[in-house]
Amino acid sequence: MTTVAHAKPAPYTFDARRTALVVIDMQRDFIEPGGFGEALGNDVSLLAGIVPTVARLLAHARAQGWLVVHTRESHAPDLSDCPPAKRLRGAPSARIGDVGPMGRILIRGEPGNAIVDALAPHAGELVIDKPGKGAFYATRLGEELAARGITHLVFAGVTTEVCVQTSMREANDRGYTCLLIEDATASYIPAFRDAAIAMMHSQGGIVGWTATLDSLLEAV
Ligand code: TIU
Repeated sequence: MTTVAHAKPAPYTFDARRTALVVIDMQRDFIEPGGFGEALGNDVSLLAGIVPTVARLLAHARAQGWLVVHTRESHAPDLSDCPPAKRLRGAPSARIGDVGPMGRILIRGEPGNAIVDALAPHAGELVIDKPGKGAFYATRLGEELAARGITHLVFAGVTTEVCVQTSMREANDRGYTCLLIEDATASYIPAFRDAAIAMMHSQGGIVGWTATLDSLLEAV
């Protein structure tokens, strides 16, 4: 067993053999100019800064033999899994399915839907395409984790208060013991990132635990 002594709100203990790292949506659509994140009016440079930290976290998870899971927010080319309520929301400069500089926005198989090169999945790692914000909604993730006896999930990725928070809440309700790596997650709205982290570990860890990457690395 491994214990992260400096986790909030209390030490976080896990068994590496039953732990998965879940990296949420580190795809070009959100991190590079010309994708969905920028179409929504965001400064995407705010997310690129965590790539080296997520890379260090991935290297650690691989070295420790954890299961590694990558997710991508994505839709089928015919948009059959994209509700109009999602596609028609707001007034973005381009909508899901429209053609942008990295191909069709948020569509599976398009260049923009790829995970950024520095964090590319390795052979044997799970890649989960998800049509919603949560990683469990309309995906095979729950079955894949259950088949491997996973009980603990360590989260990273973007954006903290949207897809990361939704996925960690889904996981919490499904009985997983969750840890969010604070400096391996980012938001277009930094105050929302900080608030989401505080929400997770408040009230005795109502959603789960949080810790810095250095705290996790010290634990082993
Ligand atoms: N807009 C925003 O902050 N996020 C998303 O649309 N998706 C994810 O968080 N992946």
